Amino acid sequence: MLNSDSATSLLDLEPTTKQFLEDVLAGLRSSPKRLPCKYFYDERGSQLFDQICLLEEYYLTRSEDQIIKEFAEEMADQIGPGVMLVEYGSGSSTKTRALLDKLDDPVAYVPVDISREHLASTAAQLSRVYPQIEILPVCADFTESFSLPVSRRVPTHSAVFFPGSTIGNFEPPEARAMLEQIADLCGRGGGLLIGIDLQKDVSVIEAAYNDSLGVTADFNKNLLDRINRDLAGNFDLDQFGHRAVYADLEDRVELSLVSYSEQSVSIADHLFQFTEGEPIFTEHSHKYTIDGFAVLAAQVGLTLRKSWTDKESRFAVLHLAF
Ligand code: AVI
Repeated sequence: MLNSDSATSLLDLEPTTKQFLEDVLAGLRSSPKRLPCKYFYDERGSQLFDQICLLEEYYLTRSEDQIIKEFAEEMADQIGPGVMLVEYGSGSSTKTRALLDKLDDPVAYVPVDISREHLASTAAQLSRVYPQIEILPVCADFTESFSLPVSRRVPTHSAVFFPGSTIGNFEPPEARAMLEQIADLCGRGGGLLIGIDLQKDVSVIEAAYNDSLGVTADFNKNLLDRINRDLAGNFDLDQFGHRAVYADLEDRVELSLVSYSEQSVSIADHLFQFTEGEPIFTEHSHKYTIDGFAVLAAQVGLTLRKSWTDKESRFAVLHLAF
């Protein structure tokens, strides 16, 4: 659907409530129970995530910002002139500005995000700041394939900007499939600029997902609240607790919501039983090494061209080409 109310037209492919219900029912019927993390990001969830990014313990955003600010010019050189820049999970597009400022004659910027409200307001703001760049927002679940919008000027090539280490929220086979999908979207001559969170001291990582203000706990629990609101659920939020622990073997943080008691929960006409201590897994956040990620990317024909890290080597931004 094309929404022409705003300054920029928005291609709307947001998942429907029916899809949300199907995914939630399938996840709660599986063993162990799980819920897809992409549903964290309704309007409230997106606001909570913005707050997470400002937390003292959540080093990821700060580290990536520092890298992009310091090396934006080198990154822009790598990407090249006349690009259509496509951002996956654009949110508030805060990181993009540093890059857009340095790119040589960018033709269009395509922010892709699952949260329609957030996307529309961000796109309208960007059109005011960058009148010379065509802003073509797409509201979509970027894990599903979609076509690029057509810009007024023909770009020389496309490049995907995928910051925030969101790739870490996919299991390695899914991450490989995502990279393959990006390769198909951009085609030969295209590129990928991607942020990854690096392996490091476990205490630093665990603190980032167990912040002292409890914002990550609220973010995690908002998923149950969203199910209550949108799918006629009756989760008692006081009967579930936030948990985030690092699993060494898989090199990932595992987020879950743990049932404090034996209880039953209904969603529309469906009933689910929980035992005391039973988790619902809501998110995995994989941590990589640069070499390990390059090996994964090579499996889909992507070659690592350059990488940048912050001073403490906590986070890395990689440029890969097809
Ligand atoms: C979006 N993603 C990279 C975040 C992460 O760190 O895995 C989501 C998040 N979950 C809890 N805090 C942040």
